[in-house]
Amino acid sequence: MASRVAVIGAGPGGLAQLHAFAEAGKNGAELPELVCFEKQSDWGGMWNYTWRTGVDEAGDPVHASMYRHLWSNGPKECLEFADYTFDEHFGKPIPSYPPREVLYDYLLGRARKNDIRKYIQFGTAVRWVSHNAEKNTFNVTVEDLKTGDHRTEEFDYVIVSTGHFSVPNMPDFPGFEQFPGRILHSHDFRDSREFAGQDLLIIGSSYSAEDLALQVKKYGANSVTISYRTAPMGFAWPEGITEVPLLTRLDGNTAHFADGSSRRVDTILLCTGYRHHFPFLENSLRLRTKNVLYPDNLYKGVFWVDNPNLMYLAMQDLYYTFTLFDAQAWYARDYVLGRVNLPSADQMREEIASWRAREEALSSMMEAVEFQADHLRDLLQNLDYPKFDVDMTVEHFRTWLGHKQEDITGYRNRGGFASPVTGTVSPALHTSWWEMLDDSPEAFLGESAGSAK
Ligand code: FAD
Ligand code: NA7
Repeated sequence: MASRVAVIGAGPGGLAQLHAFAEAGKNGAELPELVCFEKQSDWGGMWNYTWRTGVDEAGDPVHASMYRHLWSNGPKECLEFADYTFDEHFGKPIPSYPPREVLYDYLLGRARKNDIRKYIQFGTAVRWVSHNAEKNTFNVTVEDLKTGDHRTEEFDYVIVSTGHFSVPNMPDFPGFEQFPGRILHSHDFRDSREFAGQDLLIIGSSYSAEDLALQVKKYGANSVTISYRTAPMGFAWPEGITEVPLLTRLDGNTAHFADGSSRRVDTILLCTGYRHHFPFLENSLRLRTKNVLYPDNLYKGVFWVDNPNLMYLAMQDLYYTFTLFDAQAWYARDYVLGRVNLPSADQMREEIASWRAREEALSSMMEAVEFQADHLRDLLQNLDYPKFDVDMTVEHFRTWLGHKQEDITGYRNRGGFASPVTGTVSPALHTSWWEMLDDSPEAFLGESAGSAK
């Protein structure tokens, strides 16, 4: 009997997995039975924007953390599918930092091309996965969110691609309970215009803090104070954005910081990251990790060492995204198809330990990029994934980091990034991102043929 594979989640990770199988099928491979369970009513994961916060229409926690005016925060050339280029999708060169809807369209373009929607059961939440040691299979219990009916099915392989930027990490600070304004996490942030005229306090100093500080200021916030725990981001912020050490307490609307300074704030935005959260996996199958580049217990970043028939996609802290998911999905597929053998559990643990040790010693963002590029190369060397220029993407990341240091409100205007697949060079954005309040695909693509700089 053909084996059965459960893919949990139809975001970019799950879609990469279905696509990888479909490609093998086109080349004559006999495919296992594929079933993808997706709790939302449509595909695309994080990129499937919703206005909802709190609970969704089924009463489940809302998955989405993306906000209305999100633009890519890295050059698109570093996430380009090697088998479905931006040139193929858009038919012309486009700038390097597309808004969410444009990247969503690209993501779905490839998914539609290979007709993988037929594998997905929408509105179906996975509630519990357990391992049957006797049969070496998994029992997967799902809930049909329309009817409330539960059923349990048996699978030979389970691939978890439920993302890890959905369940907020929520610290507490003295005085929060008396704060008269709104305290929200970036997970619940939707529209920057809500904060026009306000004085905001942002806690955290990573990607969400950086981008939301810029977004709210761009859409009219009066001031933004960013409070860091470890180190400031140190960009040359536009007027009205400042960085201060960690919040020590609130006194009504007044926030006090570790350097003795204080200021009045209207709203507090916690940009304090997310938790890997898999309440549907039994204990022995559950990944427990912080947001790191090489989580423990995942061989090649994918295979659960204690039982490699359980796989995880996209669980890393991310520089590479879609490309890394593809490489992981191709690897998982080849394991399921019997094309690659895995070493012993001890050998897998040894290899993971050496990656973990290397990660512990990283001391800069560029070293982190190079680390993840090596992880990507390590996967790709064994796969029939189409070739693309990984070295070029590393240089793009270096350029991107430099541009951000030079001009944090202007880096998204820059063109000049070559595709690692086709060599096509991106044009500059036709209008300054900082002044461009309309982020619709039409506005972005409309007059995009500016000269590269
Ligand atoms: P997700 O996209 O999170 O998809 C997981 C899917 O699993 C969802 O559809 C969810 O509904 C489903 N699911 C979860 N639990 C269950 C369950 N129990 N049963 C059934 N289905 C379930 N990446 C970039 O490349 N560029 C960016 O600019 C960028 N910006 C980002 C901005 C924000 C605010 C966030 C939060 C992330 C950003 N990312 C960005 C990273 C983004 O997470 C990845 O691009 C990508 O979405 C990860 O794909 P995924 O499939 O692993 O997870
Ligand atoms: P990250 O990158 O995981 O960063 C979390 C930030 O939150 C980081 O600066 C942490 O500070 C800070 N943090 C966490 N806990 C606390 C407490 N208790 N007090 C103060 N500061 C804290 O999450 P992001 O949301 O920025 O990014 C995740 C993804 O979403 C990313 O892919 C983006 O593209 C969008 P630290 O530096 O550890 O001191």
